[in-house]
Amino acid sequence: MSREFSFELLGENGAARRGVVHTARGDIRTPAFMPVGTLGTVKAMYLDQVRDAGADIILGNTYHLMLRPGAERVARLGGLHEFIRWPHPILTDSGGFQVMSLSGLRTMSEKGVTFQSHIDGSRHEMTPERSIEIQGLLGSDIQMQLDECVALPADPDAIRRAMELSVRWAERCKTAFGNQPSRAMFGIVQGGDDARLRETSAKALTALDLKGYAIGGLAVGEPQDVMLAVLDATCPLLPGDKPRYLMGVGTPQDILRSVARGIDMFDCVMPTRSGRHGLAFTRRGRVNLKNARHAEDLRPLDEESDCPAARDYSRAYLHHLVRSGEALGGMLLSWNNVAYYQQLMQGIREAIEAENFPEFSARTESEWERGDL
Ligand code: PRF
Repeated sequence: MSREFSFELLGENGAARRGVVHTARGDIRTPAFMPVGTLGTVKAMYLDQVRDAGADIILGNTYHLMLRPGAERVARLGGLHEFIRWPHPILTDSGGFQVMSLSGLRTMSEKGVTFQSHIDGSRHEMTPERSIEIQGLLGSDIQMQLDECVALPADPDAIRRAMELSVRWAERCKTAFGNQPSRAMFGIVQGGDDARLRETSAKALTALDLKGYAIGGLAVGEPQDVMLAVLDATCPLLPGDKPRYLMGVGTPQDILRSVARGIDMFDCVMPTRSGRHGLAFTRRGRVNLKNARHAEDLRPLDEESDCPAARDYSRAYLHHLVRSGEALGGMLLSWNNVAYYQQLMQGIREAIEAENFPEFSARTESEWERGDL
């Protein structure tokens, strides 16, 4: 646990960056995609599969884990890594976003947010200090500041107030986090779709000299071109020697276009959630296994993949499993999708190294367009 957290920039191709985040629990190759393990499980997958698919880090959620099984309990059980048997890096989200999207009645104040559990209606208080305390009890390697994220479109005044509050909460989180060389606390840029508010946020957070910077408040209802314009306005203002994490994004296309603008880390429920709903991501685009056209299709999703879920099972069988509501359908498709996302990230990393990322990106997008194999 003694190795210091650091970020090493290995290469650049335009604004796209190839790097490594060094943590006490191992290296994270960037650009990285972090499968979401909200409740200490990447849903419907064994963590060995997640690892073998190529994931260096997974994400956990403060909000969910504090409610069940409880942060103090996880700490007594040896910490989250030990509890879930994942010895590699874990990033935890702070809870701010999940309180907004999941909890019942909530009240925001300067101090923090009080909310009602979506599980049993019990009342809880989340302050910046408590969020960092919980993330420490979990043993998270990369901890996120508590922030306020507003869904778009939103009133400009509400966007500004949430951004300013988030900056003040970043300062309190930094103080609460203190000096922990082997771990990191990231700030979160807010500011909605307003480039000037994003600039204010990015500058204020940069002045705090944090170990990494996330961009929050995107993929919350705005069109993709708005999100990309915010990245164009924000990435150049963030320090080049710190990792940049775009929270809750996204589709494979969002990822390619965001890497092109200088994003290093991503997380999203899309590969696992879509998998449980019968949707497969492949080199040739998305395949909806619910569709009757697959009922007698003996081809696998991708015979060239090294993921068994993509290579060894017929579309007909996957269709049958999904139609029958069998658990194995969601398991195989989640596995396929997490493996596809990791293959995409590996391709992105290699292309940046070879300095042909724009060509790789264009080729990858046009392969999706071509459709079925
Ligand atoms: N803040 C936090 N977590 C998040 C977001 C945010 O803005 C988003 C927005 N896409 C996803 N997850 N703390």
